[in-house]
Amino acid sequence: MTDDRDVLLIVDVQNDFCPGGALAVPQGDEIVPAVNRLAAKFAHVILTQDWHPRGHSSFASSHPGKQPFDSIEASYGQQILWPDHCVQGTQGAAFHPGLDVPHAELVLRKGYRTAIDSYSAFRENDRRTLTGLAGYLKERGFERITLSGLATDFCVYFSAIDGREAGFEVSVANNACRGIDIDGSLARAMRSMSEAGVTVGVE
Ligand code: VGL
Ligand code: ZN
Repeated sequence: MTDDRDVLLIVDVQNDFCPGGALAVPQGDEIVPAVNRLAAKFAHVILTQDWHPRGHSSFASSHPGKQPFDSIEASYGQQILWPDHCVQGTQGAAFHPGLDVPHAELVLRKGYRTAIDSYSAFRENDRRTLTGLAGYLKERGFERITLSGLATDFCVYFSAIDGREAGFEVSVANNACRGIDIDGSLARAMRSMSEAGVTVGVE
């Protein structure tokens, strides 16, 4: 059973990451029942919400001549370019309507700085700019994080790695996640998570 040291992090279960959305993860919506069942077992739940301003630097549309899923060299390193997605205040950025987590205690928004993308819930893609989540979790006395949501190989993956690095026990509820899988990114993410001591399984 879970106790007051356990927290469930539900990553980016938003319309734009579900079929029909701007950056749809294949079968992304299929995880919603599993996420809801998992959330019912946790006293403490946190939601993350990808939350970009219009013209965000991770959008291919902000880079003339570039297409979605091209890469660029950003000031902080390689950055994949995405279709415009999860624009602040839009329906695409809203949580999937089937998500049933009224007891969630925190909604952590990320990716709101125009110049920096943020996959991880802990730090932005420059790997330096912190979101404050590690401090929040530590102040609350949490020790174990269970991750679920979208996408396994981007926001879930980077959050898992950074959660471990911040000193938490981390497990990924694989049945409550779906990946995008660009050029083998899903297999790479699974391998890196295992190597980092993240437990990947069914919860
Ligand atoms: C995500 C790509 C761009 C994610 C967010 O939630 O995994 N992926 N923005
Ligand atoms: Zn994004």
